[in-house]
Amino acid sequence: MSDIIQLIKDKDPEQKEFHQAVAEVLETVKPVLDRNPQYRKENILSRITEPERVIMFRVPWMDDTGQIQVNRGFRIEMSSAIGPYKGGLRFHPSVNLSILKFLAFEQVFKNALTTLPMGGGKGGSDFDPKGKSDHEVMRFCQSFMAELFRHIGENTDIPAGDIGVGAREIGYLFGMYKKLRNEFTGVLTGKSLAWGGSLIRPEATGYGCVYFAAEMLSVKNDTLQAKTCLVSGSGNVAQFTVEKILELGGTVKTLSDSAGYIYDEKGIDADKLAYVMHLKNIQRGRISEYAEKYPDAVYTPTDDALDYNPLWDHEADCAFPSATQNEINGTDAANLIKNNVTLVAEGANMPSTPEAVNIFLDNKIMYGPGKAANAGGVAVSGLEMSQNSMRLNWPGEEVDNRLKGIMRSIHKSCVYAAAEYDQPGNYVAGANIAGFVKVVNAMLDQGLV
Ligand code: NDP
Ligand code: 2IT
Repeated sequence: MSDIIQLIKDKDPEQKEFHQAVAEVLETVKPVLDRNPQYRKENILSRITEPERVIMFRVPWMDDTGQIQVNRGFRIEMSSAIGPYKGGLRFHPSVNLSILKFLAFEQVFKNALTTLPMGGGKGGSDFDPKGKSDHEVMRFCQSFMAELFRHIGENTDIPAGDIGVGAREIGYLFGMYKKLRNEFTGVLTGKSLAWGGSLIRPEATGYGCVYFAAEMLSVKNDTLQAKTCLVSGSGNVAQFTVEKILELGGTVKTLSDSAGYIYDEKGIDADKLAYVMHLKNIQRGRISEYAEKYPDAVYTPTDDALDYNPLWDHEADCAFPSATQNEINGTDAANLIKNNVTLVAEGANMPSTPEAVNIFLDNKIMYGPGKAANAGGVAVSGLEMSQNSMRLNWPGEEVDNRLKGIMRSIHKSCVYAAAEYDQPGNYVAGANIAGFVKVVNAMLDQGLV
């Protein structure tokens, strides 16, 4: 086991995030390998940690001043064991092979948990949409798709959104794909409603994460009613996490972006959330503006000199990290425990460092890891694919009910798998084992390919 991790580290020493994601999964599936000797015999761990295909390409585009810019584009096609490659595109200056390989690796198990037939992939670019005009974003997306289109397809690889890729970017990407292929297919998910999108897809990750939290609480005969929650981020996932928490009777006191966070003692109510949605999705403004609009709220700028994030150092019952990877370190996790947080549900992918995860597990709090708790987004992407194939649109209520059913089923799979391997209540073990077994059995069925 540690041999495989060492080999992976030796091969790509700089891919720290990928090593982190792989180590977590491989450590938790050790008892599965001990019980199923054929997995080792078939060298499953080496096979599952090597992407089926990695695509890297140049993305040249012209900015509004007439200067030529060049970014790097990627698509990691990690696993097609249980369906076509499926996963989002991230546009953020930090994007590199390590980050996309960790995301693609997580996506494989997450997608397996959804019960839908989707393999795993991830892609994106180091392009930063922040501060760019709509025309610049459009030209970038068109150039990106001018290469990506030859690698994807509705039965091959179906990208979607992630950080920096929302409805606007999906629209430009889809338009270029359609032009190049001369076909109108469901090759991307997260499309607008008028041209093949699904109701509830924008809401799905945030809603799904809160449904998962509600499932964890229901095991303890508890609900979100009157719970105080800390939410990080202020993008797609964070916004709809807040919306669903409010609907279920909870209070949310924080939101953030990369420049800082706001703490609103009175709570972010529906009107304030509507303001945040307009600020972030239409004006593309900063969360600091919230504290100008609502002076009772306190804005704290990000301080890189601190070794902890003060957002996580407030009294609360629940935490919903919904910004980015490794945003909760060991100190933050200890602060959450000190402040009486008993539930953490991850809207973001791998937001907790290994030290933080261990603190949550040692303290036996309800801890829903990203690949289970945030699977609602890709699950509704899968439902969007089904609707596209059938050429019809389900009503929002039907999609929402299916989403609830899927989150309930993911929760149940985690609970069963954890219990089967003598780790009751450990959702990390449960999610990794349940996803791993499904993918690995499909690989063995299909032979050495
Ligand atoms: P958005 O781009 O809509 O929002 C991202 C938010 O996180 C912004 O508030 C952004 O602030 C903040 N953020 C991004 N990078 C950093 C950073 N390095 N440090 C601090 N804050 C940061 O993305 P989403 O809401 O879609 O994604 C949020 C998380 O959820 C990601 O981890 C993503 O992988 C995960 N996820 C998303 C799904 C989806 O369907 N969209 C599905 C499942 C998981 P700023 O604007 O300043 O950059
Ligand atoms: O991390 C994720 O699951 C996503 N960004 C959503 C992927 C998708 O295909 O909808």
